[in-house]
Amino acid sequence: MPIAVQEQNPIETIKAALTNVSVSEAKGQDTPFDLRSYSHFDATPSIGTEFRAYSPDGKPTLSIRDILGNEQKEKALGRLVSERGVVFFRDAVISPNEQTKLVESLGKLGGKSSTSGLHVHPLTMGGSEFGDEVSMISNKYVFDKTFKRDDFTVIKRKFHANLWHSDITFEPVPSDYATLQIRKLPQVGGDTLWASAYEAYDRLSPVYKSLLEGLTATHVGQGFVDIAKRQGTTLREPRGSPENVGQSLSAVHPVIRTNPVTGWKGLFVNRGFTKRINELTQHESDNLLNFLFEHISANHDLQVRFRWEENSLAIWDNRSTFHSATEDLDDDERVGTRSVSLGERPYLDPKSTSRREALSKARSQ
Ligand SMILES: O=C(O)CCC(=O)C(=O)O
Ligand SMILES: [Fe+2]
Repeated sequence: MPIAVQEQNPIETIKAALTNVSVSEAKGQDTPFDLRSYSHFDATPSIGTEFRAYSPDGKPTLSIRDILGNEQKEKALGRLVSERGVVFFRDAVISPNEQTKLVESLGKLGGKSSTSGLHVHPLTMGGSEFGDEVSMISNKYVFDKTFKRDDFTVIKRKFHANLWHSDITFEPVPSDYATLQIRKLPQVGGDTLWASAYEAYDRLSPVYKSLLEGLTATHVGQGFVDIAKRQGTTLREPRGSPENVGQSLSAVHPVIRTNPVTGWKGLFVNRGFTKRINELTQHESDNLLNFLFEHISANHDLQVRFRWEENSLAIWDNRSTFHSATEDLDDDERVGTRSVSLGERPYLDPKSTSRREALSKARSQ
């Protein structure tokens, strides 16, 4: 009797295709140098890819130090971050200054405007330790020792679904890429979660998709305006772009946004900053926003949760993801450095596709 040839599990074949296809149709991009030829794994099907210093699959390993300053690899990294939403390096020895340079170069190599630099956070004090373009993330302070955080006693903790946001969407020119390294680690806790805006869009019905594609929303950074008022200071300006000025921290953006690197559509409202859908009545807007915020925070199949270790680095695309800290520390301290670079004014290209459409087209070719 012939020995039956073991057929490949069709589910595995589909999963491999979903996570390993690099769809390179973005404007002005050549076939990218493929970082997937290095040892890595996808943290979930829809979001997150991780590189480590050891290779369980026999492929060569990739360290962030192999990438820094190498244009071809930095460009490939930008593309991978935009496709996967967030990329993690577990063994990344990198200074705050190198983080800053890297995140700016990802956007520049992706073709962003020369007027979009690194974001200067509205609450950054002049003369801060690492310069204007590095924010200190601390569970005790807001960016700087001047702004002590509220008491986090467990019963005073915020409802964590409220912490989901994309960075600085109250700016007319918000962020493309951001990077964070936690440098003082708590013993346990302080994980960060990311969610895919591509998958959030793909999970909506055709009717909702087309409704949302006709809408714009107002984003406001009221929390930062209030802190500045309380402290008797003004907000920094300009904030990394000549268009990011003013004391009101308010901007209008499309509700569905095209990522210029992948050409994929994503949902672009977040609970942190999006206050109003402009074309609807107040009641309609409140209801629709609540539904969309819950769509992001309640669906953990479009999220990835990352536990920080020494030398872990995260790099994400703020145009197509949301993220949330986990404020579960009592006395333990957690401090990190992050840099946020600026991209383009958000837009919706009606010819753009969804991530799932693009991947299934690529699979069938
Ligand atoms: O502290 C964290 O886990 C995330 C903080 C954050 O929102 C950011 O770095 O943009
Ligand atoms: Fe953030």
